[in-house]
Parts: sequence; structure tokens; C-alpha cells
Amino acid sequence: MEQRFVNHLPPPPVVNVPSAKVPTELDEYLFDLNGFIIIKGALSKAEVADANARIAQIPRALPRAGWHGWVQREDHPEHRGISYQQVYELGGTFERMIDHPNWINYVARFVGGHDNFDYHHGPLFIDENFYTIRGPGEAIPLHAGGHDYCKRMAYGYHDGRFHCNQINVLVAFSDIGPGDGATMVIPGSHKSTVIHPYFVKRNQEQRNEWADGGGASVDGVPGAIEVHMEAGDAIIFVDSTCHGSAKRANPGERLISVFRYGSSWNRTRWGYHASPELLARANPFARKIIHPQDYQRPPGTAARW
Ligand SMILES: O=C(O)CCC(=O)C(=O)O
Repeated sequence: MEQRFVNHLPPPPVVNVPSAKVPTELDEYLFDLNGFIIIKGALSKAEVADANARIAQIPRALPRAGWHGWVQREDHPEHRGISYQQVYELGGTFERMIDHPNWINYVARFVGGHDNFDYHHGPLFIDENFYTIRGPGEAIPLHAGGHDYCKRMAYGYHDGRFHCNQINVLVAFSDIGPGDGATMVIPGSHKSTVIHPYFVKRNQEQRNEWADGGGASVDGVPGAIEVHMEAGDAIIFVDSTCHGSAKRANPGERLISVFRYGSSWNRTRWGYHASPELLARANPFARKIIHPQDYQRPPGTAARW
């Protein structure tokens, strides 16, 4: 009999949604190498049009922190554009995006935790979902990177399985090319242990690029590349990848959404909770991803959620 060394690796996990796409060997290699992968045509043109039409229903005059149904405009500085939080409440494409077949198995694979205690409340949890509109001069500064280690953003790989704590699905809702204010990433930076000199200089100069009057972008940062996408393409990245965006130079608007996934143990970033209406109509798998747990109460007390 042929001699073999012991294989300590557990078998690969069962695919969460067998009817949906799974990452290829190349996808997994590139994700490990770069911290991100791009899925072309993740949403169809019809899905993109449906989503943009739902956003168009929100009055542009909605002030920062104002509500439109269950969606709230984020209270962030104007130089980062307009962001609407909790867009999965808008239904249609946005609701489908919770467990979209073109990425749900990717997200589940990269967050990992199959067959272990990470799945105690279910496979995944979305702690934030928003849509951002940016016009000329607007951008988001450089942030994250492997040097800035924290559990929530961390990249992990153990025994043949990914264990990332935050996987972002960033979808383009407009075509994004040169001058459009593209998302920018530093490939491989999720594994960097050395701080980028850009951050060192920024810290020395005590520049707050996030505050009102900040308005910085990733343009010109060595190692950073623009991710050009057509409407419907998605970039899936671990949050520890150093990222941000270019400043939009062209007229018009750049439209994107971001859904952030992690383990079912997480909690909502800004204190939002899926509405009772959405929980009532969502399919059981999607419902688990936005509401992993019912809370215990004494009998006879009111339970809103
Ligand atoms: O707006 C972008 O292109 C990047 C989004 C971003 O920085 C984030 O999701 O943390």
C-alpha cells in the first residue's frame, strides 16, 4: 500500500446555495493574493435600472439624517456625496442583493465559519448596506490596510478555509471609468504589516481627511489602482484591503452600493434593524442574513422583533 502523510485539513464545506455561482480556483487565488476580486455583470442591466429607479424616488432635498420610509440619509460630510443607509428596505433589486446568486456563495466562502461555532446564529449577517451618489469634486479618502489590524476588518485563512471578518460587495450602478471617481484599492495590502508612508505623513501633518473641509481622495497614492467597472459589475473585497476612491473629475454622478457581510455574531453598525415588513416578505435564507436571532422575552410581553 502507498505510504501517505496524514492530511490534517477538514473536507471543504458544503456550498450554502447549490443553485448559485461558486468562486473558481482562480477567484480564490486572486482573492487571497489581492484582497479583492471583480465579478463582471453581477447584476443585469434590468436589475441596475430597477435599483436606480427606486433611488430616484428619494427626494434629493432629504437632509442629512432625514428618513425616507426605512431608509435614512447618512450624516456624513458633503464632500463624500450623498449616502442612503438600509437600501435593502427599498425592495426589488436591493432586497434580492441580500442573498444574490451571483455573489452569495463568494461571500459565504470568504467569511467562512461553516461547520463551527461561527454558524451558531446562521451563515452571515449584513451589518451595513448603503447606496452612494458622488458628483464632481467628491471622494472618500484612503483607509484600512493590513497594518491597521482590527478583528472586524481582518483577513483570515486557516486549514484551507477563509475566515474574513468583513467582506464588502461594492456594486456599480453607473459606468465608472477614468475621471469618474472610481473605487481605488492597493492590491495585497490586506496582508501588509508595514504602514503606508501616506498614512505616516498624514498623521505627522495631523490632517483629518474625513471631516468637513477634508475632501481628500486616493489619487496619486503610490500602489493604489482605480477599479473601473460597468454598471452591474461588483468588487468583492475584504475590508482590510487599503481602499478609498478617486475624486470625480467628470460631470455627472458616480453611483454605487456597498453591502457589508460578516459572521452571524455581528451586530448592526449604526443601530438599524430590518423592518417588520421586510422580515415578513424576505425568503427564509435572506431573512436569516438580516435577522439572525430572535430575542428572548418573558411570556406575554410585546415583541416587535
Ligand atoms: O466609495 C468607494 O468607492 C469606496 C467605498 C469605501 O470606502 C468603503 O466601502 O469603505
